[in-house]
Amino acid sequence: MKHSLVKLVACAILFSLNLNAQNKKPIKALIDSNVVFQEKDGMVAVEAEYYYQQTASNIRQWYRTSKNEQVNVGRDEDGKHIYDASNNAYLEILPDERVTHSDKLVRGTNFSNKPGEVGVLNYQIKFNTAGRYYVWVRAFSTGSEDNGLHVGLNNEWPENGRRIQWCKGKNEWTWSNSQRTKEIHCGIPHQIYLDINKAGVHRITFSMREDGFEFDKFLLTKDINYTPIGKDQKVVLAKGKLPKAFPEVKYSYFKTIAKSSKENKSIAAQDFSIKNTNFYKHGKNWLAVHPEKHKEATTRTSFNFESGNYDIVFVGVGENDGHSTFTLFINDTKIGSYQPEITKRLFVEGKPYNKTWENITLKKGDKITVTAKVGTDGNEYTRARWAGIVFTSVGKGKSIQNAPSSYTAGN
Ligand SMILES: [Ca+2]
Ligand SMILES: [Ca+2]
Ligand SMILES: [Ca+2]
Ligand SMILES: [Ca+2]
Repeated sequence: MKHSLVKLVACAILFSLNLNAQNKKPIKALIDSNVVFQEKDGMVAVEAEYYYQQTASNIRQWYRTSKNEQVNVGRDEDGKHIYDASNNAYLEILPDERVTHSDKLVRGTNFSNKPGEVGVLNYQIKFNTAGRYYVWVRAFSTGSEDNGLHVGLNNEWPENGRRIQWCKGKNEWTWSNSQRTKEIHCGIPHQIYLDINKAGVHRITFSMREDGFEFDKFLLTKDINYTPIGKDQKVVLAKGKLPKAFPEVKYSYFKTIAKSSKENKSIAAQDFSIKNTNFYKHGKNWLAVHPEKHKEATTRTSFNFESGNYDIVFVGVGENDGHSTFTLFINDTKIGSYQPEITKRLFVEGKPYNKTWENITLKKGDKITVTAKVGTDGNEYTRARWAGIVFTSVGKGKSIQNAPSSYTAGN
């Protein structure tokens, strides 16, 4: 008994020492130079975390984040973003010492307009065909100073690999192929490309433009009109072996924003009754309407929290078949109606699919009623899926919604 306790303590000390040591040492690459990726049919995708070598890493270094890996190497104010990352892992260049525009810009340290100067990642790809390849990169940006990167080829940094830029798609994994210019800060689409002069193995490199940049995956395509969606293409090898995928993480947008502040109150859709309502429980998190059986459903529950004024955030689900319509009543008063945006994915929870009603007076015992109507694109119907309602302090309704979207939280 005593002996095993001593062992346990010794293990705990060793484990923490090991963690500290790991945090300071460069992280070992997952693969070596024997691994070569392969272009097929004019396309090749590679996970950012599958670089074989990292160079120019004295000042800033790329660190991997996955379910069981996160480093502490200085300033890094944004959270983990493993959910929806391809292969459940990504790289971030740290520390992130320029988070907002008011933090001092230090050239060659927290910012670099010189490709190849800071934090270079190296990948090998076997190209079966020569030609112009448009470079798409999947990144996660939470601010204005973490959304720039450079791409290069065989020790060179051509003009059309400089300043890859992200503006749209904050707080979610977003593909870009745009180049920032003096005139157009958000970047010009299709301006990032590499010219592969002959078939064979070439080295693709990426380097930091802004620290705190989060890098999931890249894709090269000969098709100027190709736009990757979600995690997109699978990785194809020409040579070598890859380690197994990282463990998956579950994440729910509704639960995240509901728990984002201690003062928040929330009622999940499935806390409402479904008996005689036309709703059914879709997976573990949503109520929905089966369009072949019903087009509309109504359910009701009591507001059992403290009386007062609240901002109300209704979390609907964006669907790709049309706009559902949701209406909220408090007792017999209609608070309002709205339609979530149409999405490219099947189901999405996130800020664009919510509705906020500000400064609403609620009394304990008030009846809350939700009516949901299916929408259509002329062929298919939506299922009027929704996740729940968050009641937050007046003035906070807008800000609590800034969390990454989730795509399959109903299941
Ligand atoms: Ca971070
Ligand atoms: Ca930064
Ligand atoms: Ca970051
Ligand atoms: Ca990845």
